Amino acid sequence: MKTLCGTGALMANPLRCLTIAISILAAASQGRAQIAPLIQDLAARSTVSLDGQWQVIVDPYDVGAFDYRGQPLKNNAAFYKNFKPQSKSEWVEYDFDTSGHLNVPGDWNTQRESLLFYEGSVWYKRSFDYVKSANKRVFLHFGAANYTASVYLNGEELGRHEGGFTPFDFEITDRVRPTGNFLILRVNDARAKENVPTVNTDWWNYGGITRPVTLVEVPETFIQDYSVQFEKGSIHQVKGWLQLNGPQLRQSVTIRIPEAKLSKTFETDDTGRVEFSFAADLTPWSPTEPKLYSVELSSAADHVVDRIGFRSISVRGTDILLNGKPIFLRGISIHEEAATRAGRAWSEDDARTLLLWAKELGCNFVRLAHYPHSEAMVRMADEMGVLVWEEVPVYWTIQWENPETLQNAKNQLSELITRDHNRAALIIYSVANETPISEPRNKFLSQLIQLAHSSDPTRLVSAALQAEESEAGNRLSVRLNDPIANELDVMGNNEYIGWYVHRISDLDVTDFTSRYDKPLIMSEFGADALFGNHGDAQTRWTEEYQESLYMHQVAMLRRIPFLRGTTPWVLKDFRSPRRTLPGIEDYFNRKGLVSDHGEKKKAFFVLQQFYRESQNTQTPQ
Ligand code: GCB
Repeated sequence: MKTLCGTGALMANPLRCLTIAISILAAASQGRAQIAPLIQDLAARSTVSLDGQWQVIVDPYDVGAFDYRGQPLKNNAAFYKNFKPQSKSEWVEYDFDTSGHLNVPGDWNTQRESLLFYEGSVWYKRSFDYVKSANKRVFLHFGAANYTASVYLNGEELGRHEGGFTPFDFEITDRVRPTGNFLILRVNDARAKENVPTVNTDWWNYGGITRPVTLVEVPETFIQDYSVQFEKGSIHQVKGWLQLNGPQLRQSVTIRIPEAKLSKTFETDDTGRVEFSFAADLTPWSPTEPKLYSVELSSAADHVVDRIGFRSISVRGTDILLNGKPIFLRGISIHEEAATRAGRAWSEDDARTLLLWAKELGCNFVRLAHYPHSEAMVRMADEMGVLVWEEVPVYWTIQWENPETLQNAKNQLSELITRDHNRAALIIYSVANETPISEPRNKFLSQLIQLAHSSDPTRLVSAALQAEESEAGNRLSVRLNDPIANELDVMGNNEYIGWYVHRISDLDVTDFTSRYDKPLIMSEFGADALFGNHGDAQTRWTEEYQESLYMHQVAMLRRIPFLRGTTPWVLKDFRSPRRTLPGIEDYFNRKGLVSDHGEKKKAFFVLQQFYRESQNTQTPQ
């Protein structure tokens, strides 16, 4: 494999290349395979699903990985060896065959009652046969495993991935056997201070292999990645690049958009890369007309068909422009929890139900908080015409001065960008949520902002900030004054006036100001209400309190001259270990407009009315 990171790829994605280079060196020194560059558009490849029931061993003390002195196990006691006693007297203290099963994809917490609060290691095993075609290469692809995954094939370590919400691949061309392969993962979701996210969050730490596992077969030299999109600021010029991987790096590649009668041929360079630009007459993608084109990319041996929408997104002063026209983003924040059952969402059906609720609210935009959601979600948003804000879990207070934490955050951002950069719906990368201002934090975020801008110059970068509050006479003044805003395209702001701070009536005397000539998205506001709990508008936890808060919030939002979007907190009640109040929370954050059983609360209809009135406008009406 020659082209892990040729010059072209290095320029396109310096960080991912750096990460790959480090992991190759580390892996090589230990005789391991390495994390391979991600393959774009798996759906268009020849694949075999490894989803279904996997055998599992729950291992709270990590006895499958370490001996009683804490040293890594290398002998047959290591669970990844899947060793069986050779005689009736042999000591072997684990057995996948009799330890039970869990579904993949799926979090473990909601599949077994005893695992609801479990944080630690679970070993997964699955056997498969695979007859590889001649002159083909085979990769193993994981949609996500939370939080670290150590991966072993046939008793040998392939490598380790860190970060619970982004995909990773291993090449297994030389390791896969026609029959009797056994794939074993140790997935560990123990929280740690240096991790991203860190120990403290307000969501459930769902562990497990939470997204699909796939075997992918590609030609020896294949189309690894590409970008095809309108040039920034244009709706007439297409600009992009294509990256080959394999021994034949110099060759002709063709890009066709049959519906637009376009066919262009280009030559890749020594690194397998080509950059291109051509004029095209295409219907721009938008929420009102989510037009997707079949885009065909061909090389000598490979052929990939993707469904791509073409649109441009930019800012001008305090305006956000979609295809050159100002737009108001009528949004809602969403956690990745299934709409109609417990646990992590991952499927197309999950995505459709959540986005249908958002559409029913009148949304043209969603904030996928607080970590990368599944690829199924952003692909569904492409189909359904819903603009998307994506986010990495740089949340609250992480270790700003730890270089490994920064590297980890960059890697997660990079993997997200690589996965989704061809999705028209995706317009904003958010690099942080409610992070306290300090020099080290500013430096940390600045590097993430630069990475997002340099890896994907066609999209906007934001962060959910917190503004300064002060009281002036009988008015409440809220001012956006965070130095990191200088580097953002769009400011996000979370405020909980009427819930954690002040009273609902204070919203009527609140004025927002900003030091920056930039658009603002009110990325959070909200109140907890238990569905069916009724009372007057002063009584906490009632639907009436939440409804009243939304009414006063909406009136306040209408007075902010630079407001260009809102994503209230949150579409649906979601599990959180921080939420202990019995009879009300029961380990759920109740700020949903929809309950965890899918019932709509009164505030749902307040927001729906606001969005009806703000349709086809660039400012809230
Ligand atoms: C926030 C956080 C969000 C919480 C929410 C709340 O500011 O960004 O993750 O869930 O408040 O409900 O307190």
